[in-house]
Amino acid sequence: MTSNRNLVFSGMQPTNTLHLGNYLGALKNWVKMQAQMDCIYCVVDMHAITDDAGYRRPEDLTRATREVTAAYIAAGVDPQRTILFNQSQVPEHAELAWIFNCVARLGWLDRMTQFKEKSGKHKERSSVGLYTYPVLMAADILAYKATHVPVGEDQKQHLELARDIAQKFNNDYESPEFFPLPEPVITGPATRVMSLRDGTKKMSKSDESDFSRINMTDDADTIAQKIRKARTDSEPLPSEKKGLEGRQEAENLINIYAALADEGVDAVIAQFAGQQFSNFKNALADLAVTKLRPINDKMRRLLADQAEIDRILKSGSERARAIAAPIVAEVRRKVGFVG
Ligand code: AQP
Repeated sequence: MTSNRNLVFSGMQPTNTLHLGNYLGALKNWVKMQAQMDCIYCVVDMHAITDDAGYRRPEDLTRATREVTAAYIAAGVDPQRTILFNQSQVPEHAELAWIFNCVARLGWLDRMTQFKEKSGKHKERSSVGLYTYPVLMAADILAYKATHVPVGEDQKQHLELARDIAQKFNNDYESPEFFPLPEPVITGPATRVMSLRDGTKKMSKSDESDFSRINMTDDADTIAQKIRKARTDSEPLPSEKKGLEGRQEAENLINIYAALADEGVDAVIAQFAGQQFSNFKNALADLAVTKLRPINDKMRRLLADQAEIDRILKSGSERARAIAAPIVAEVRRKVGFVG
């Protein structure tokens, strides 16, 4: 790590195997950013226990934490160059989150749409952790004074909250420049990959239907089968972007193709204009298999040596803690805690 200027931080929850949305919306950009800036990438295991009824089988959390770590590395995150660790090994995240719980306002959290979506009709049965999830996320980022946060579109509102918390802390404790106001980095044609079964819902790890998503661990046959079964309408592909209006499922598949091929959406439309979706789906399945197979193979090799994955996470947490500890110590002093 050189300095705190232009420091990137991002994380994913080990709630299940990562999917194509996580890869195209976030991970692919993480790998690119590594070449340009100092980066810290985290497996946010403390966030992962906020969902469901607040309970996750311990062995599932452990397995998913290692699997997500393997996915990061297999996709190109370099644990030598970049700090890669799991959140629970750095206690400064939880400590700062508590202080931020006392900075953030209830009214701010009440506006968070992800909580509304995830808690559904049974808000009173959700964990308190799910409600304060974005506060912990602000602590994750600001414990390092990170300036850039590559995320998918769905996290934009949480980033705005992190900026509000940083700003209020700076004002309340009369330290105008103490925390930077972190910027979301939302790039590429697939910032919001939708479910393969319902073009109005985002692709998600916790969707009950496995056919709604392509997992980074799916084999070639499964990927092809899921794409073939993906919902579309009966019209052929349009000859220009305008023709995708009101056709969410079609638009989603075209965006996925463009993101995987590193091409613009217009170029993809020009290539397949007027063709039936069955042809396009075959091409998309081939492309997805070509792009995901090397990642999948590497993940499998990495997961065969769990001790090595645990060692990488431990060493990454020591490096992370060396940055976070002095920042959080300074926060303690500003707040007025003794000791
Ligand atoms: N469908 C998506 N399209 C584009 N980006 C996405 N991300 C998630 N889903 C999509 C991005 O992936 C990163 C990690 O997300 P997360 O693990 O923190 O949780 P999430 O956003 O809640 O993702 P999921 O898959 O929907 O998980 P569950 O089901 O566990 O809640 C983030 O940068 C996110 O923007």
